[in-house]
Amino acid sequence: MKTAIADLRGRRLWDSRGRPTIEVEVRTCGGGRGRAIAPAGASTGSREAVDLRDEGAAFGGFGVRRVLYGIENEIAPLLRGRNAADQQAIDLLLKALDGTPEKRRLGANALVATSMAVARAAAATMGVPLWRHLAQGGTVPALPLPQIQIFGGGAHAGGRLDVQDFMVVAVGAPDFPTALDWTAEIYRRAGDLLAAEGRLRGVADEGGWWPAFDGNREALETLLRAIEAAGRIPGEEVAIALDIAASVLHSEGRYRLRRDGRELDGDAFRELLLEWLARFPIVSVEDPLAEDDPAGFAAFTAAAGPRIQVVADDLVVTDAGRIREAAAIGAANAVLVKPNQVGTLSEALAAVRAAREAGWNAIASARSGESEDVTILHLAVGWGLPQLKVGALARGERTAKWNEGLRLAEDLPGGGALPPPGSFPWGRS
Ligand code: 2PG
Ligand code: MG
Repeated sequence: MKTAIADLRGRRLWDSRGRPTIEVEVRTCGGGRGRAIAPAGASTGSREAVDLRDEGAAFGGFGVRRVLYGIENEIAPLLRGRNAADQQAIDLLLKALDGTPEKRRLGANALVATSMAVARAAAATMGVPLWRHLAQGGTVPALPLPQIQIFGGGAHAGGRLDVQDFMVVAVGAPDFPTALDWTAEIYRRAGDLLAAEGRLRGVADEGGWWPAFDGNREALETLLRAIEAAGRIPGEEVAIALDIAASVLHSEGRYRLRRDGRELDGDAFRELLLEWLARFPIVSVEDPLAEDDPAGFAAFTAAAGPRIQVVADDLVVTDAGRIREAAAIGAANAVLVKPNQVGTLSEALAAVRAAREAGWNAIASARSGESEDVTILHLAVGWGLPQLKVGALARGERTAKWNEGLRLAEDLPGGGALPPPGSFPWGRS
């Protein structure tokens, strides 16, 4: 069997924050080779699968010796001879081998890199692009609408802004390349505005500008000005998406906005977000409340209305069961899909299916710690996920994904076409 796994090995590489990470390389009997690199979050949900590290003094505790040991001594012997084309069977074996619900024994970083490398090796052996190998019956492979970061804050910028991601979505762009063109101009204009006002401090972890704003509202106002300066019509051509990453701001029932000098309870915090929705052309809000406040999520989702996308990230951590629970109380209407939050591609796909059954949108997402690995883009295309979030149009680990999308635009049946407006809450009539 050509797709039988002949060899599997792990190696230590570096991620975009200069921390160690792991790459898994799989070779098949047919001579196909697949490699994949594990990403890592910073504003991680507390219920995410475990990103296993050595702790201790080396590399600030981020060493991956234990992870590599597990790959070499447990994962490789188990997977040798197995069929790389049977992703579901491989992922079930990985899950069983780890044996813990949180993947704490071998590490979700070991599992996700293995799962993705197996998919890549199978695709290479069969001579098809990864997106085609991942494609599922019933979904049309197409490029996703990008959510692109302009300002970085929260855990990705030393808390310099409370809100983590100030992003734009080119809701009126006719295709993927145009969405990037428009966003590049907004990114440039936003940088110019900051520089002119002496507020530019560099770039944050995901490539968005690291700004020295006095408050969160000022960031929204500057973003609006940047959209206009780029010649785009706010709300019609380009809208705003936020990731509040509210778990980071929350403790003991209070939300602390350091930049605004305010401390609010859940009700007042929701009111503040609703004020922003009324004032700015915002179409999507991720993690508006803390991960342990599903009722707050539900209240916000009801108040924000059906045309606003409310995205659950830390709340559901790409877990099908948690998505069903959250959907049952109307806690959100969309989910962020990050395979390393759960461990394997099959479990992430189960999360996508649970979201679809609930009528939720799905957004494929990279992590704040990334690499040149572009699997997430292929996964969005192959699984027919209508949106993708991978940070800014800057820093190589981010542009690697956007640029791969531009390459695929030349090959895909629909070219660079984006999902129709009716695929999104804001576009539904
Ligand atoms: C998020 C992600 C990506 P991190 O919160 O959505 O922006 O950040 O990878 O740090 O969890
Ligand atoms: Mg998030």
